[in-house]
Amino acid sequence: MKLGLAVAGREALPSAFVVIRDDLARCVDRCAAFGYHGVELALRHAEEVDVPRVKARLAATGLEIPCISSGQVFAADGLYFTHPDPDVRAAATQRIVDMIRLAAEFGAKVNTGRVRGIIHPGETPETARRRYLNCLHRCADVAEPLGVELIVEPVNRYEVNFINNGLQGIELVRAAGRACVKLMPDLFHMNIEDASFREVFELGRDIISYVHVADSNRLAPGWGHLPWDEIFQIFSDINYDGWITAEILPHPDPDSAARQAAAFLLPRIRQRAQRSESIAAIPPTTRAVRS
Ligand code: LER
Ligand code: MN
Repeated sequence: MKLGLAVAGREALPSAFVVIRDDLARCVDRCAAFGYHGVELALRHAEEVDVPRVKARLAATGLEIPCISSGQVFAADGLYFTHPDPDVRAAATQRIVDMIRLAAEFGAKVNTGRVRGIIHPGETPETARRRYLNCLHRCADVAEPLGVELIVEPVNRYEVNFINNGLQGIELVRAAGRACVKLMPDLFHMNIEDASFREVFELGRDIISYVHVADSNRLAPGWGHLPWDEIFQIFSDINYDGWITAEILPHPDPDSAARQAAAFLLPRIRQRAQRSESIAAIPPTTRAVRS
Protein backbone atom coordinates (compact mmCIF):
# COMPACT_ATOMS: atom_id res chain seq x y z
CA MET A 1 0.00 0.00 0.00
CA LYS A 2 1.30 3.49 -0.88
CA LEU A 3 0.38 6.99 0.26
CA GLY A 4 -0.33 9.90 -2.09
CA LEU A 5 -1.29 13.53 -1.61
CA ALA A 6 -3.57 15.56 -3.91
CA VAL A 7 -1.86 18.68 -5.24
CA ALA A 8 -2.47 21.29 -7.94
CA GLY A 9 -0.71 24.09 -9.78
CA ARG A 10 -0.66 27.66 -8.45
CA GLU A 11 -3.60 28.72 -10.67
CA ALA A 12 -6.03 26.12 -9.25
CA LEU A 13 -9.37 27.51 -8.11
CA PRO A 14 -10.22 27.61 -4.39
CA SER A 15 -12.78 24.88 -5.19
CA ALA A 16 -10.01 22.38 -6.06
CA PHE A 17 -9.79 19.88 -3.18
CA VAL A 18 -6.03 19.88 -2.76
CA VAL A 19 -3.60 20.45 0.07
CA ILE A 20 -0.69 22.02 -1.80
CA ARG A 21 -0.93 24.56 -4.64
CA ASP A 22 2.47 25.22 -6.09
CA ASP A 23 4.59 24.75 -9.17
CA LEU A 24 3.95 21.04 -9.90
CA ALA A 25 7.64 20.08 -9.85
CA ARG A 26 7.96 21.79 -6.45
CA CYS A 27 4.85 19.90 -5.25
CA VAL A 28 6.78 16.66 -5.86
CA ASP A 29 9.70 17.86 -3.72
CA ARG A 30 7.44 19.11 -0.92
CA CYS A 31 5.53 15.80 -0.77
CA ALA A 32 8.79 13.83 -0.77
CA ALA A 33 9.95 15.84 2.24
CA PHE A 34 6.76 14.87 4.12
CA GLY A 35 7.32 11.15 3.37
CA TYR A 36 4.64 10.58 0.73
CA HIS A 37 5.14 7.96 -1.98
CA GLY A 38 3.40 9.96 -4.70
CA VAL A 39 1.35 12.96 -5.79
CA GLU A 40 -2.05 13.04 -7.45
CA LEU A 41 -2.19 15.95 -9.88
CA ALA A 42 -5.53 17.81 -9.93
CA LEU A 43 -5.56 19.42 -13.36
CA ARG A 44 -7.75 21.62 -15.51
CA HIS A 45 -5.72 21.02 -18.70
CA ALA A 46 -3.17 18.31 -19.50
CA GLU A 47 -0.85 21.06 -20.84
CA GLU A 48 -0.34 22.41 -17.31
CA VAL A 49 2.29 19.72 -16.78
CA ASP A 50 5.86 20.30 -17.91
CA VAL A 51 6.50 16.58 -18.42
CA PRO A 52 10.35 16.55 -18.53
CA ARG A 53 10.62 18.83 -15.45
CA VAL A 54 8.15 16.79 -13.40
CA LYS A 55 9.76 13.52 -14.52
CA ALA A 56 13.14 14.85 -13.40
CA ARG A 57 11.78 15.55 -9.89
CA LEU A 58 10.11 12.11 -9.75
CA ALA A 59 13.40 10.47 -10.70
CA ALA A 60 15.29 12.51 -8.10
CA THR A 61 12.84 11.81 -5.25
CA GLY A 62 11.59 8.31 -6.15
CA LEU A 63 7.98 9.56 -6.01
CA GLU A 64 5.27 8.45 -8.45
CA ILE A 65 2.16 10.02 -9.95
CA PRO A 66 -0.51 7.39 -9.31
CA CYS A 67 -3.43 9.46 -10.58
CA ILE A 68 -4.46 12.54 -12.53
CA SER A 69 -7.76 14.04 -11.44
CA SER A 70 -10.03 16.31 -13.36
CA GLY A 71 -12.49 17.98 -10.96
CA GLN A 72 -11.56 21.46 -12.21
CA VAL A 73 -12.72 20.55 -15.73
CA PHE A 74 -16.19 20.39 -14.16
CA ALA A 75 -15.88 23.08 -11.49
CA ALA A 76 -13.95 25.73 -13.44
CA ASP A 77 -15.06 25.10 -17.02
CA GLY A 78 -18.50 23.48 -16.69
CA LEU A 79 -17.54 20.60 -19.00
CA TYR A 80 -19.11 17.23 -18.27
CA PHE A 81 -20.36 13.99 -19.77
CA THR A 82 -24.11 14.35 -19.08
CA HIS A 83 -24.45 17.87 -20.56
CA PRO A 84 -27.42 18.28 -22.95
CA ASP A 85 -25.20 20.03 -25.54
CA PRO A 86 -23.21 17.45 -27.59
CA ASP A 87 -20.44 20.02 -28.17
CA VAL A 88 -19.93 20.37 -24.41
CA ARG A 89 -19.87 16.59 -24.03
CA ALA A 90 -17.29 16.37 -26.84
CA ALA A 91 -15.13 19.07 -25.19
CA ALA A 92 -15.32 17.25 -21.83
CA THR A 93 -14.35 13.97 -23.51
CA GLN A 94 -11.42 15.65 -25.29
CA ARG A 95 -10.08 17.09 -21.98
CA ILE A 96 -10.16 13.61 -20.43
CA VAL A 97 -8.56 12.06 -23.53
CA ASP A 98 -5.71 14.61 -23.26
CA MET A 99 -5.30 13.64 -19.59
CA ILE A 100 -5.27 9.93 -20.51
CA ARG A 101 -2.37 10.57 -22.93
CA LEU A 102 -0.55 12.50 -20.20
CA ALA A 103 -1.27 9.77 -17.63
CA ALA A 104 0.30 7.19 -19.96
CA GLU A 105 3.60 9.13 -19.63
CA PHE A 106 3.58 8.56 -15.86
CA GLY A 107 1.86 5.18 -15.51
CA ALA A 108 -1.01 7.04 -13.80
CA LYS A 109 -4.76 6.45 -13.67
CA VAL A 110 -7.29 9.14 -14.64
CA ASN A 111 -10.10 10.05 -12.26
CA THR A 112 -13.16 11.08 -14.27
CA GLY A 113 -14.61 12.42 -10.94
CA ARG A 114 -17.16 15.17 -11.26
CA VAL A 115 -16.73 15.33 -15.06
CA ARG A 116 -19.39 12.60 -14.96
CA GLY A 117 -21.83 15.55 -14.59
CA ILE A 118 -25.33 15.84 -13.20
CA ILE A 119 -28.88 14.77 -13.95
CA HIS A 120 -30.23 17.97 -15.52
CA PRO A 121 -33.47 19.49 -14.29
CA GLY A 122 -36.33 18.08 -16.40
CA GLU A 123 -34.24 15.13 -17.60
CA THR A 124 -34.30 11.52 -16.42
CA PRO A 125 -31.50 9.55 -14.73
CA GLU A 126 -31.58 7.26 -17.79
CA THR A 127 -30.68 10.18 -20.10
CA ALA A 128 -27.75 11.12 -17.85
CA ARG A 129 -26.62 7.51 -17.72
CA ARG A 130 -26.77 7.05 -21.52
CA ARG A 131 -24.73 10.21 -22.20
CA TYR A 132 -22.29 9.36 -19.42
CA LEU A 133 -21.64 5.81 -20.60
CA ASN A 134 -21.26 7.03 -24.16
CA CYS A 135 -18.49 9.49 -23.21
CA LEU A 136 -16.89 6.96 -20.85
CA HIS A 137 -16.66 4.41 -23.69
CA ARG A 138 -15.00 6.98 -25.97
CA CYS A 139 -12.42 7.64 -23.23
CA ALA A 140 -11.97 3.89 -22.63
CA ASP A 141 -11.27 3.38 -26.35
CA VAL A 142 -8.20 5.63 -25.91
CA ALA A 143 -7.25 4.47 -22.39
CA GLU A 144 -7.36 0.71 -22.93
CA PRO A 145 -4.59 0.40 -25.55
CA LEU A 146 -2.42 2.80 -23.53
CA GLY A 147 -2.85 0.70 -20.37
CA VAL A 148 -4.42 3.61 -18.48
CA GLU A 149 -7.22 3.00 -15.97
CA LEU A 150 -10.24 5.30 -15.80
CA ILE A 151 -11.58 5.52 -12.30
CA VAL A 152 -15.16 6.32 -11.38
CA GLU A 153 -15.63 8.13 -8.07
CA PRO A 154 -18.98 8.30 -6.31
CA VAL A 155 -19.34 11.90 -5.05
CA ASN A 156 -21.77 13.12 -2.38
CA ARG A 157 -25.17 14.64 -3.13
CA TYR A 158 -24.13 18.18 -2.14
CA GLU A 159 -21.73 18.33 -5.09
CA VAL A 160 -23.56 16.35 -7.83
CA ASN A 161 -26.82 14.42 -8.11
CA PHE A 162 -25.52 11.48 -10.18
CA ILE A 163 -23.44 8.48 -8.94
CA ASN A 164 -23.44 9.46 -5.27
CA ASN A 165 -22.85 6.23 -3.38
CA GLY A 166 -20.62 3.19 -3.63
CA LEU A 167 -23.33 0.78 -4.73
CA GLN A 168 -24.28 3.07 -7.63
CA GLY A 169 -20.61 3.30 -8.56
CA ILE A 170 -20.22 -0.48 -8.53
CA GLU A 171 -23.32 -0.89 -10.70
CA LEU A 172 -22.07 1.64 -13.26
CA VAL A 173 -18.55 0.23 -13.46
CA ARG A 174 -20.02 -3.22 -14.08
CA ALA A 175 -22.50 -1.80 -16.63
CA ALA A 176 -19.62 -0.11 -18.49
CA GLY A 177 -18.07 -3.56 -18.86
CA ARG A 178 -14.62 -2.22 -19.77
CA ALA A 179 -11.48 -3.74 -18.25
CA CYS A 180 -9.88 -0.29 -17.85
CA VAL A 181 -12.84 1.21 -15.95
CA LYS A 182 -12.48 0.81 -12.18
CA LEU A 183 -14.00 2.16 -8.97
CA MET A 184 -12.46 4.72 -6.65
CA PRO A 185 -14.16 5.03 -3.26
CA ASP A 186 -13.56 8.34 -1.43
CA LEU A 187 -14.02 7.88 2.33
CA PHE A 188 -15.30 11.45 2.75
CA HIS A 189 -18.16 10.90 0.29
CA MET A 190 -18.82 7.38 1.63
CA ASN A 191 -19.16 8.81 5.14
CA ILE A 192 -22.08 10.91 3.84
CA GLU A 193 -23.69 8.50 1.37
CA ASP A 194 -22.99 4.86 2.25
CA ALA A 195 -24.59 2.84 5.01
CA SER A 196 -21.48 0.68 5.41
CA PHE A 197 -17.82 1.06 4.44
CA ARG A 198 -17.44 -2.72 4.63
CA GLU A 199 -20.35 -3.52 2.31
CA VAL A 200 -19.02 -1.33 -0.52
CA PHE A 201 -15.39 -2.46 -0.18
CA GLU A 202 -16.40 -6.13 -0.05
CA LEU A 203 -18.84 -5.93 -2.96
CA GLY A 204 -16.42 -3.86 -5.06
CA ARG A 205 -13.17 -5.60 -4.08
CA ASP A 206 -12.47 -6.84 -7.64
CA ILE A 207 -12.94 -3.39 -9.23
CA ILE A 208 -11.50 -1.03 -6.59
CA SER A 209 -8.14 0.26 -7.78
CA TYR A 210 -7.59 3.53 -5.90
CA VAL A 211 -8.94 5.18 -2.75
CA HIS A 212 -9.27 8.81 -1.60
CA VAL A 213 -8.94 9.31 2.13
CA ALA A 214 -9.93 12.18 4.41
CA ASP A 215 -11.51 12.32 7.82
CA SER A 216 -15.26 12.86 8.42
CA ASN A 217 -14.85 16.65 8.12
CA ARG A 218 -12.46 16.45 5.14
CA LEU A 219 -9.58 17.42 7.39
CA ALA A 220 -6.44 15.28 7.63
CA PRO A 221 -7.02 11.75 8.97
CA GLY A 222 -7.05 11.73 12.77
CA TRP A 223 -8.68 15.17 12.99
CA GLY A 224 -12.25 13.90 12.61
CA HIS A 225 -14.21 10.84 13.70
CA LEU A 226 -13.91 8.19 10.97
CA PRO A 227 -13.32 4.66 12.36
CA TRP A 228 -9.76 4.29 11.06
CA ASP A 229 -8.98 0.97 12.75
CA GLU A 230 -12.09 -0.55 11.18
CA ILE A 231 -11.23 0.97 7.76
CA PHE A 232 -7.69 -0.46 7.80
CA GLN A 233 -9.10 -3.81 8.92
CA ILE A 234 -11.39 -3.72 5.84
CA PHE A 235 -8.39 -2.93 3.58
CA SER A 236 -6.65 -6.00 5.04
CA ASP A 237 -9.71 -8.23 4.80
CA ILE A 238 -10.20 -7.49 1.08
CA ASN A 239 -6.44 -7.51 0.41
CA TYR A 240 -6.47 -3.92 -0.83
CA ASP A 241 -2.85 -3.09 -1.47
CA GLY A 242 -3.16 -0.11 -3.81
CA TRP A 243 -2.79 3.63 -3.31
CA ILE A 244 -4.58 5.64 -0.68
CA THR A 245 -4.38 9.33 -1.48
CA ALA A 246 -5.20 12.09 0.98
CA GLU A 247 -7.61 14.52 -0.62
CA ILE A 248 -8.07 16.89 2.30
CA LEU A 249 -8.62 20.57 3.01
CA PRO A 250 -5.48 22.66 3.52
CA HIS A 251 -6.45 23.52 7.13
CA PRO A 252 -5.18 24.88 9.42
CA ASP A 253 -2.50 25.39 6.77
CA PRO A 254 -1.20 23.21 3.92
CA ASP A 255 2.00 22.00 5.59
CA SER A 256 0.31 21.08 8.90
CA ALA A 257 -2.44 19.18 7.04
CA ALA A 258 0.07 17.33 4.84
CA ARG A 259 2.24 16.50 7.85
CA GLN A 260 -0.70 15.23 9.93
CA ALA A 261 -2.01 12.95 7.13
CA ALA A 262 1.45 11.42 6.67
CA ALA A 263 2.06 11.06 10.43
CA PHE A 264 -1.31 9.35 10.87
CA LEU A 265 -1.33 7.08 7.80
CA LEU A 266 2.29 6.02 7.21
CA PRO A 267 2.57 3.99 10.47
CA ARG A 268 -0.69 2.19 9.60
CA ILE A 269 0.61 1.42 6.11
CA ARG A 270 3.89 0.10 7.56
CA GLN A 271 2.06 -1.99 10.15
CA ARG A 272 -0.08 -3.50 7.41
CA ALA A 273 2.96 -4.35 5.30
CA GLN A 274 4.66 -6.00 8.30
CA ARG A 275 1.56 -8.10 8.99
CA SER A 276 1.32 -9.22 5.35
CA GLU A 277 5.02 -10.15 5.36
CA SER A 278 4.67 -12.22 8.53
CA ILE A 279 1.61 -14.02 7.13
CA ALA A 280 3.48 -14.70 3.86
CA ALA A 281 6.32 -16.24 5.91
CA ILE A 282 3.96 -18.84 7.43
CA PRO A 283 3.87 -22.12 5.43
CA PRO A 284 0.59 -22.27 3.41
CA THR A 285 -0.63 -25.44 5.20
CA THR A 286 -0.64 -23.71 8.61
CA ARG A 287 -1.67 -20.22 7.39
CA ALA A 288 -5.41 -20.64 7.85
CA VAL A 289 -4.97 -21.71 11.46
CA ARG A 290 -2.46 -18.97 12.41
CA SER A 291 -3.95 -15.88 10.65
C1 LER B 1 -14.76 15.96 -5.11
O1 LER B 1 -15.39 16.11 -3.89
C2 LER B 1 -13.82 14.84 -5.09
O2 LER B 1 -13.79 14.04 -4.20
C3 LER B 1 -12.92 14.71 -6.22
O3 LER B 1 -12.02 13.68 -6.02
C4 LER B 1 -13.72 14.49 -7.49
O4 LER B 1 -13.53 15.46 -8.40
MN1 MN C 1 -12.28 12.49 -4.02
